[in-house]
Amino acid sequence: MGKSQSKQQTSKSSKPEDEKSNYVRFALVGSSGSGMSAFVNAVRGFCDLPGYGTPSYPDVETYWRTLELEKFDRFLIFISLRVTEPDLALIKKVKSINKPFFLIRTKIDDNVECMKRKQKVVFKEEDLLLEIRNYILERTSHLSCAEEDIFIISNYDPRKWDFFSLIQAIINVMPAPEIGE
Ligand SMILES: Nc1nc2c(ncn2[C@@H]2O[C@H](COP(=O)(O)OP(=O)(O)OP(=O)(O)O)[C@@H](O)[C@H]2O)c(=O)[nH]1
Ligand SMILES: [Mg+2]
Repeated sequence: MGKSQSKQQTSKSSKPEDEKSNYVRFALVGSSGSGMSAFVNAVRGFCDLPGYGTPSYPDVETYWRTLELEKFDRFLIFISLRVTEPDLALIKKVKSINKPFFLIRTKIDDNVECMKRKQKVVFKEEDLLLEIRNYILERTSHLSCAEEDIFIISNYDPRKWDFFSLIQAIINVMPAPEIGE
């Protein structure tokens, strides 16, 4: 992941020949407060981009243009409680340039705690996860997001939920290190 970080940090000055090199430029994108920085802190090795929905990046078009997001190879798109219209617009932009992405739903720990408080004994965590996954699939149905590319995580507890599967999926799309490195 160190490689992707060093590449990302220089992505603004990247030249076309870089495209052939052994790097993957990941963009961690999403609305402000969706958990990108917390994910970076939990994992390390990614470059932390700002979120949209702030005075600097009020809409997805400005966000996309200013951060030159089309230069990235892969996208980690962060969402929190709801899949908003700007979230959908961002997914659409990524799809329009045919770049792969993972959709990462953060803060599941909050939902679990909240349900536990409300329902006490009868709470079934797998039902909640299914409900959230189905909600995301439904909201993104016109964009046909693959179910296996959706990860429900808590940045506060990387041992639980889909955090490990997400890391595994990220590792799987990284290029193999060159022999001798
Ligand atoms: N409960 C819970 N809180 C989280 C989680 N991820 C992030 N947070 C909290 O949500 C708030 C925003 O998280 P950040 O990681 O700073 O958000 P960001 O996406 O980097 O947003 P900006 O960089 O400000 O645009 C912080 O208070 C985090 O501690 C999570 O998985 N669970
Ligand atoms: Mg941040």
